[in-house]
Amino acid sequence: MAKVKACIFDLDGVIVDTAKYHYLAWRRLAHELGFEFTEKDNEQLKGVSRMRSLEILLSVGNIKIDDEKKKEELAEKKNNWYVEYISKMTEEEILPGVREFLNLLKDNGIKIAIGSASKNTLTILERIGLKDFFDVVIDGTKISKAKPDPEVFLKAAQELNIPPEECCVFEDAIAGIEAAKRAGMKVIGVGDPNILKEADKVIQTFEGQNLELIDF
Ligand code: B16
Ligand code: MG
Repeated sequence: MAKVKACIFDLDGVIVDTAKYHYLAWRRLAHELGFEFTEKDNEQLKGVSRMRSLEILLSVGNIKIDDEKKKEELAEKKNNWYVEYISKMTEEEILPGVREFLNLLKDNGIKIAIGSASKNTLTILERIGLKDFFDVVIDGTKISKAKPDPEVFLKAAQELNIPPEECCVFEDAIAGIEAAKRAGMKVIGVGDPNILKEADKVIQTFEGQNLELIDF
């Protein structure tokens, strides 16, 4: 088995918990459209692209919109609220143990990258003080195919100049785990093992983790 030489991190749900801000903004849009959007409904949006998220939200509200321009407007409205929320983020919001684990990887010569669907990745990294911390950042502005397509992770591996089989992905979403598998990478789920069944390993937190975690 090839040794892991690079780790690629999903952003939302792995490095920070921005899912709560996505939820607040989508719920606000649902209220404006006249229906309720629960936290349980929101689970379906994790790791999914912005426009696909809107489609799911509209189906929850039983609303059918065919006008593409109208849909773009709604997605933009949601994004403006979301940006308002994330622009107040601080480094306190980096999830427990993440910074320590990233430093451990760096100190041991393992490359680190971000592989996120979010077009707001750079704003978030700037807010939490990690903008220049990663060797490579591939985000929603650099890809054309959303997870579970492997594009985001394959691009990260390519820019890192590390073969996919020597990369390990950290993901909180089912779609992201499938994307990593399709890229031919190892994948560690962050969250509930009953949901992230397809991952090679699952952790609940980065707290107390060491290099054994990426020893396959
Ligand atoms: P934006 P990740 C994903 O980020 C989120 O999990 C998902 O909920 C969101 O819809 C998607 O980014 C697009 O985000 O609207 O900011 O471009 O988990 O891939 O880091
Ligand atoms: Mg995620």
